[in-house]
Amino acid sequence: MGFETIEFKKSETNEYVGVLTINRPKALNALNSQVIDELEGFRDEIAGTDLRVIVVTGSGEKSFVAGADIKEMKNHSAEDALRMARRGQGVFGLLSGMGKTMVAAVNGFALGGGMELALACDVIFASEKAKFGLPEVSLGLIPGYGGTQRLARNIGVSKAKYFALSGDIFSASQAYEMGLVSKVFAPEELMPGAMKFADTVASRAPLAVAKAKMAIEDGLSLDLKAALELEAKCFSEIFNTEDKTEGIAAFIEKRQPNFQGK
Ligand code: DAK
Repeated sequence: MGFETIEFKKSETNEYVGVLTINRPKALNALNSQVIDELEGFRDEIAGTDLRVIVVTGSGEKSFVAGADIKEMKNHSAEDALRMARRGQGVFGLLSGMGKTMVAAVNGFALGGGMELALACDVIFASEKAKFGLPEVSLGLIPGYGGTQRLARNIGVSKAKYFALSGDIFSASQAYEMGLVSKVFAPEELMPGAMKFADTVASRAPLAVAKAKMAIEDGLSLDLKAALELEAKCFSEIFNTEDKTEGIAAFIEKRQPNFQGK
C-alpha cells in the first residue's frame, strides 16, 4: 500500500487484524485532503479482504488526530466546505460500512475531525492522556465530519450540545464516564489492550459480528417496533450461515468453534 499520510500494518499474530495509523505527526495527524483520499484508497484495498478488525490510531505520543486541517480550510468558500464535508462524511461512512469492526485507540488529542473519526469507529479505547472535544466553534466553524450527529446519538443530545456549543475539551476519564469510551488504559497499555479486544472480536463469527453491528446502527434510526423487526430479520438471516451451524456444534461438542465467515 503506497500511502504517505496513513500506514497500515497487519498484526504479526492475527491475520484478521490490522492497525491503521494516521501519520502526519508534524501536524498532529490533522486530516488534510490527502489523508481523506488515502483513507478512501485504503478502504478500496481492504474492503474485499478477509480482514475482520481494524485498530485506528495516531502516529506519535501526543495526538490521535488534532482535527481537520485548519490551514487547508483557510480559503474555502461555502461550496468548497459543502464538498469537503460530504467527502469526509462519505469516506468515514465507507470505512464504517465495510462490515469490519473499527476500533479507535485514542492515544492523545482527538479534536474536531479527530473526534469525528473516533466516533465513526465502533468502539473507542483511550489512553489516560487522551483529550476529546469539538472545538470548531472557537474557530468560527461547526463540526463537518459527522460530529453533531454521531456525538448526540452516542452520548445524548444535552451532553453533545454542551461540548459542541462550548468547544470544551474533556479528558479520557470524562469520556469514559459519559460512555463514549469503553476503556481507559495507561499509555503503554493502550495498543496491547486494543489489540487484545481486536483478537477477541476477530475470533467470533465474522458474519454474526457484522450483522450485530448493522442491526445496532440501522436500528437507531427506526422506532422500537421497526427496530425489533429488523433484529428479528437479522437473527433469521444468520441462521443461513455455516458459522451458525459450526458455533452451535462446537458448543455441544465442547470444543472451540472454527468460524469460516460463511
Ligand atoms: N490543522 C492543521 N495543523 C494543525 C492542527 C490542525 N487541526 N492541529 C495542530 N496543527 C499543527 C500546528 O499548526 C503546529 O504546526 P507548526 O506550527 O509546527 O507548523 C503543529 O501541528 C503542532 O501543534 P502545536 O504547536 O499547536 O502543538 P501544541 O501542543 O502547542 O497544541 C493542540 C496542541 C492540539 C492543543 C493545538 O495544536 C490545537 O489547538 N490544534 C487545533 C485543534 C483544533 O481546533 N481542532 C479542530 C480543528 S477544526 C467541516 C469539516 C470538518 C470540520 C469542520 C468543518 N466542513 C467541511 C464544513 C472539522 C473541523 C475541525 O476539525
